[in-house]
Amino acid sequence: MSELAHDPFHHLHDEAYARPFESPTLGCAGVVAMAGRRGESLAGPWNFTLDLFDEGLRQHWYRDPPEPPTAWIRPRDYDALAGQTTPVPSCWTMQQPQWRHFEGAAWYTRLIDGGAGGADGAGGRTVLRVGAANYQARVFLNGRFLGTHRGGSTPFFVDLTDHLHPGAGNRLQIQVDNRREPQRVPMHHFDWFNHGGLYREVELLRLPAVYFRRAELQLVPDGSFSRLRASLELSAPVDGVAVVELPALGLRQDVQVCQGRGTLVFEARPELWSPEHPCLHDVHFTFGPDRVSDRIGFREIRVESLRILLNGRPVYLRGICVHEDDLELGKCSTEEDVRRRFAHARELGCNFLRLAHYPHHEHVARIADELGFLLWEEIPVYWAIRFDDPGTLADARNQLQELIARDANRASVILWGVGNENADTEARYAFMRELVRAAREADPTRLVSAACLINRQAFRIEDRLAQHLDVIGLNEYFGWYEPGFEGLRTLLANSSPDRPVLISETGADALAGHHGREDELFTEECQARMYRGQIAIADTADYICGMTPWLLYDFRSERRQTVFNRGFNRKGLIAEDKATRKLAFEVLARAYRARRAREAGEATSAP
Ligand code: GCB
Repeated sequence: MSELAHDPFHHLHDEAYARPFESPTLGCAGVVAMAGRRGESLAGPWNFTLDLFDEGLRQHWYRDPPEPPTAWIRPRDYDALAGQTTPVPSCWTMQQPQWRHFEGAAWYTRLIDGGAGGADGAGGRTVLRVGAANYQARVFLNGRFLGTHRGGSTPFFVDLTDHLHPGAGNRLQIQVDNRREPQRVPMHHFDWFNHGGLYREVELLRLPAVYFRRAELQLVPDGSFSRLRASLELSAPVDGVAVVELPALGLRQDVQVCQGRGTLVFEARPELWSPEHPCLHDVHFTFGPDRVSDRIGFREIRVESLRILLNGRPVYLRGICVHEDDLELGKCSTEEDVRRRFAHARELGCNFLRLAHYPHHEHVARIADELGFLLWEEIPVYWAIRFDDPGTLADARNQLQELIARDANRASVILWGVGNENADTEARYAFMRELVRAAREADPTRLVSAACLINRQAFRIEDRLAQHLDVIGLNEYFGWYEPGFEGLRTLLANSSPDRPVLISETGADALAGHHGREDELFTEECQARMYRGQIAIADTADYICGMTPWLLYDFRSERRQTVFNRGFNRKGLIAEDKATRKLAFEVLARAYRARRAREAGEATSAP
C-alpha cells in the first residue's frame, strides 16, 4: 500500500475492530503439565496503559515498534515502553486509588529474551504461561496477535517459539480486559469485587520439542486401594515409552504412548492420604528429555447412598467458604495469606474448604495437600449467566477443563463445583448437564456438585440437575434472608434426597464490633444466633454430609452499600483485616469440636 492509500482515519469508523481478536482462542488444548516445572519468572514492573475506549485494538497499538519519538513518522496515541509501570502479578484495581473501579482494557508490555530464538535447530519450544488474567487476555508478540483467553481465574499457555527473535528485545504485550458482560462467566452481576489485571504469576517455560501436557497419577477408585492409574498426554502425536517412577514404593513403570497418549493401570499399595495423615509421594514422569516431578497424595473419594466415603470411611465435611480477596492485594494471594487462611480454618475445626466462586490460586490446593484439608473447587457459573449461548458454554467448559488439568494431582480436591444458584430452566439444565459430563470425562476420580436452589412451590430440595450430581449443594439463608428457622425445618423434613446434601452456604452479615440485641440485624449477636439456629437444625437430617457456612472473611462487594457494609459483604466470621473475630466464629468452632468429639466417641464405641 502506498503511503497515500493509507487512511489514518479508518479506525474511527470501524465498529468491527475487535472481531479479528476473538480467535484463535487459547484454552485447555494448550495446557502444559506443570508438576514441579520451573519457568523463568516475568514478575516485576511491566509498562502499563489503561485503555477504556479500546483504542489499542482499533488502532493496532501492538504494531508500532517502540522507537524514540524522534523516529516517529506519524503521531501516536500510545507508546508501549513509555509512561508508568505496574507490578506483575498484581491487580491494577489495588495499585492506584483512581484505578480502583476501572473496568475495561489495559495494555501490559515487557521485553523478553528469545533465547536462541525459534530456529535453534534443537526444536525446543518457548511457552508463555499466565497464571491468571481477569477476564479476557489477548497476547501479542513482536507485533503479532497470537491468541485470546477467556476466563479470569485459570492458567493459560501460548507457544511463542515461532515468533521469537534470538536474544533480548522481544516485545511481549498482553491486553487484559476486565469488563463485566452478560455473556461472560461470571456475567456482569455477581457478589464480589471485579478486580483487573495479570494478577497471578507469568513465566516463560523452555521446553523440549515434545513435552508433557498431562502427567497424572491417581488411585483407581474401586475400593481396593491397590491400583494406580497413570494418564499421560504429550504435546505431539508421537509414539514411544514414558516412564513413571514412585521411588518410595520402589516402582518404575513403562507406559506405552501411542499418538501422544498413554494410560496404564498398575498394582501398588501406597500409604493413603487423608486430613489426619496427609502423606505425599514423590512421583517422576519422563518422556525423552522431558521430566517432571510432582508430590502426590493417594486417596479414594466416593459416594455410597447418603454418605461421602473417604478411603472407604464416612466423612462429615466440617467446612467454611472462602473468597480470594485481600484488603491490600485484592485477588492476588500470597502463600502467607493462604497459610493464615488454613490456620483459621484449623482453629474452627474444619477439615474442608469451599473455594468460592472461581478457581483460587494453585498454591491453595498444594498447601491443602500438605496440611491435610479437603477442598471444593468451582468455576464461576454464577446466577443468571447466558445458558442459551453456546459461546458462554464453551467458555465455562474450558474454565472447568483448565481447572481440572491444573489440579488433577491434588489429593485435597474432592469436589468440582459446576454452578452456583442457577434457576432451574431448560437452557440451564442442558448447559449444566454438559458441564457435569465434561467434568466426569476429564476426571472420573472425583465428585461433582453444584450449589442448587430449592423448589419453592413444593418447598423441597429439588432440582433436575441433582440426579446428575454426586453431592447436592444447598445454599440457604434461613434466619437471615428468610426470617426464622421454621422454613429450614420444613424444607429438610419435606425432602428425601437419594444422595448426600452439603449445606454449601448459610450465614448472616455482622459488622465486627457492632453489638446489640440478638434480633438486631448486622450485630455480632444476631449473626451468632443465626449460626446456633442453623447448626441445631441442620444436624437433624441424616442426608446432610457437611456444611460450608458463608464465610471465613468479610470481602469487598460493591453491591453492598448500607452503613454496615460500605462496599463489603459482612458475612465473614472474621473481618476483612483477617484478624478481628466475630462472636459467631466461636459458635461454629464449638459446634465442630462437639461433632468431632461425637465422631471420636462413636469410633471408639464401635464394635
Ligand atoms: C449467596 C451467594 C454468595 C453471596 C451470598 C450472600 O447465595 O452464593 O455469592 O455472597 O449469597 O452474601 O448473599
